[in-house]
Amino acid sequence: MSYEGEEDEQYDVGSFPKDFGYGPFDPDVDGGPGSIPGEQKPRILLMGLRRSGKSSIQKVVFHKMSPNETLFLESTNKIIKDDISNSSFVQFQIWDFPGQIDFFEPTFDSDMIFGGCGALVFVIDAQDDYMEALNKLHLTVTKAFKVNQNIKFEVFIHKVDGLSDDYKMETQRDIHQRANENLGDSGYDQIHLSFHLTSIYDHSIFEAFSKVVQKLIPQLPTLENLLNILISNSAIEKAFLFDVVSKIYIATDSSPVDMQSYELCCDMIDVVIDMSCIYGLHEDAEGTAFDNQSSSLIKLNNGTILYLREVNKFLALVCILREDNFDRQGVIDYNFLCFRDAIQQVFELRNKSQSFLSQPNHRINHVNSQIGLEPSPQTNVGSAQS
Ligand SMILES: Nc1nc2c(ncn2[C@@H]2O[C@H](COP(=O)(O)OP(=O)(O)OP(=O)(O)O)[C@@H](O)[C@H]2O)c(=O)[nH]1
Ligand SMILES: [Mg+2]
Repeated sequence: MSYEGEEDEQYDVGSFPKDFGYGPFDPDVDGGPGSIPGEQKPRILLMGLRRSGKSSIQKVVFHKMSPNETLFLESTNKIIKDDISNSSFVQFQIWDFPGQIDFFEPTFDSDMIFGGCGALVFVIDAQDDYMEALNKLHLTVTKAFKVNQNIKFEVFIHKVDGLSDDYKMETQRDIHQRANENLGDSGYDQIHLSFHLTSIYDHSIFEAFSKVVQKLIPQLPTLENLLNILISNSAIEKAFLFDVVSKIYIATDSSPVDMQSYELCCDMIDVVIDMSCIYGLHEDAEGTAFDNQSSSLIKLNNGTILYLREVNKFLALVCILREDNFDRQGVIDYNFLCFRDAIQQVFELRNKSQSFLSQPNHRINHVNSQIGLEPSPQTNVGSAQS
């Protein structure tokens, strides 16, 4: 399998095998005819100066390129469009721009480019002098805002792997302050910029991209709500709903995310997919490395358990919980099945009618009234005996 619309080249890097990638959306498996035609998918634009790292980010996060390989990437000279069609929750296109793009060229159709844009990621090389990048950021966001006021502006302060912790913080503060001052001075107080410290050499780029993508998922509050209900009824500490191929999390419960937990869960997905690819596939290579039988349990030496379950063709739930709370696995498994059903209902609801979906509260109540999770042994011993 490979990405729709992907360029022909394949890279023999990363921990996943090359053929483990996004397939076309399958309405039968994924909850009805929810696929959106390419041009209507929300767009994420990657912009920034030359060599700031835009193509590297796109290749590392969505094409499993190893960070070292990005050293050999050539400069981008035209807009590269990449279709990410992994599930009906996460359908978007990424447009990777050349660094030297000039908005004042007559060929630059800003209405078309910014009109259908969901998020604009502006990449700043933090290892370089960033004054020119700040000017370009200002020019870019003001131009985009004039066309489309709904764009989410995300600033990646990138390549922070080369900076000390103190310098990282200082750079973020300085960029934050200057960028907002520039906007304020020219009367654009209403533009909101979100800042992320990122590097392709660790998980920070996946975390930042998770947050960018989450803002484009209209069902996010519902998903968070479902995860909250699941963890509180199953004595789980933290739960992430992962897009397995990219390892970005499309939702988590509302407790704070710490980077180490996220990294652990990413590593677990790597282990499961690698094991499955090497030892789990039939010799005739039928089936995929991730299917409805996929699940895994890893006990760590600090009394913590990592528990992974398949939710649908593209999504996995990864939970972190204390070993003591795992003695009634049956309850957790039962609650998980309710959770999975509820997710399925969200897919179905999404496909029913746009007018229904445009009322978020209605949607949440409808789903919650039907999930009926069992209480955990901690909160109510005696019910849902496993
Ligand atoms: N240290 C470090 N280097 C990075 C990181 N991300 C990208 N790079 C390097 O930055 C260089 C430029 O990366 P590209 O991805 O080609 O930059 P680009 O923004 O697409 O450049 P243009 O296509 O010319 O606009 C490459 O040598 C990458 O290896 C990072 O997080 N840390
Ligand atoms: Mg490029």
